[in-house]
Amino acid sequence: MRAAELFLSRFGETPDGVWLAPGRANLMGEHTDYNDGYVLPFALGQGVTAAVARRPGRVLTMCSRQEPGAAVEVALDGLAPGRVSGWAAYPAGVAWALEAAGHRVPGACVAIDSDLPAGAGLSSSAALECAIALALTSLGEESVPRGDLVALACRAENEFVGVPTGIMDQSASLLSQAGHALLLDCRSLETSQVPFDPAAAGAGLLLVNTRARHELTDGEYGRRRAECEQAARRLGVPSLRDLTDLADLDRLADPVLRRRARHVVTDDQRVLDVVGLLGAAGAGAYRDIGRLLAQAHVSLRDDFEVSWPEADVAVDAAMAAGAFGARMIGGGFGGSVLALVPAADGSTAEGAVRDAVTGAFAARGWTAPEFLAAAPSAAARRLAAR
Ligand code: GAF
Repeated sequence: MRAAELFLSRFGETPDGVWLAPGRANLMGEHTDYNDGYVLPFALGQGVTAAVARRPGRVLTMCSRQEPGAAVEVALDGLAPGRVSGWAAYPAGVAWALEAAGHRVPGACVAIDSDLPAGAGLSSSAALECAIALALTSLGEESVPRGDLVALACRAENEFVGVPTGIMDQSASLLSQAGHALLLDCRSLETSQVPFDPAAAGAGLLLVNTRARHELTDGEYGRRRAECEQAARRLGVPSLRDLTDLADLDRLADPVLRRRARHVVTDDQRVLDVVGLLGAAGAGAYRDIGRLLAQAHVSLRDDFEVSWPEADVAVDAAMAAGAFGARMIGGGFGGSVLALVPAADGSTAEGAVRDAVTGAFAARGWTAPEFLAAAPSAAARRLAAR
């Protein structure tokens, strides 16, 4: 409840409520969302909390424990892309998207806190958007279906903040269930909850924040998206989702576009394969899922070219120390690695993986990595109301 404490210290009152939206890890399906494909993320136990109270007037006054300095004031009337910059653009963008969709946003004071490391590729931005979307609709007494909130938060990020992301992160934050991964078909928007309990099968999840900061705003993400769209156009399909036969890619003369498309087509298939394996019980299935994670990393590294040196070293060290598999997650160029490790009674594999990754970073003189728990957790929700 540190957000509520921050609210009290900055605004001198208790908030009307506190909303939590989780970050996400992604089991499989990277850069497939904006190609109309499949993704299989899960919500983390860590997330962004927003303590919020309604205020008369048409202003959002916002502060964040992670952003020292004066509170930011945003006038709700006349909000438009380009008018707000920095961290406040995410919540302001949500208010803008809500109003543009006909939902009345109340004036409010907002205090934000987060236990997600920023720049770790765990969707702290989407979590911030989703916490604010839930808080503002709830205080404005608007009942907006969660699927609509996903689209509105994504619109805020695309059009207000100006980053051309897909819908995976907001969907994971708003639609996940504890103990499950979320299978999302990004074309039909159909979702299903896939039971995901590694511990029951003698496996464990470990997140490695490589401490190489990940930023989506630097242009490479948008370039990858444009390349995928170009590949689809040249192949005469609406999106890369429409390809399943790798032989079709031979029609792409440009080797870069061919590699980009190959990543998307193979990662879509890996999502479906992991879902199939999760339906099968036992450590054998997790061993196979690990193999798919390792293949996905190679695909992201060599075909999609979004990995970074710290991720490659972390994956190699984890595998050498006995992980079932490991791969970079998220948009790339910095952020985190997800490792799947044996965790049956008495297994020391997780400790060995931590030691191996830490040692490999130290040997290169890199900042020590941070290890985080990755428990498939519940979606965004209200924590407390006065
Ligand atoms: C980022 C984006 F926000 C997602 O939409 C997704 O494309 C991901 O990168 C890559 O899978 O997290």
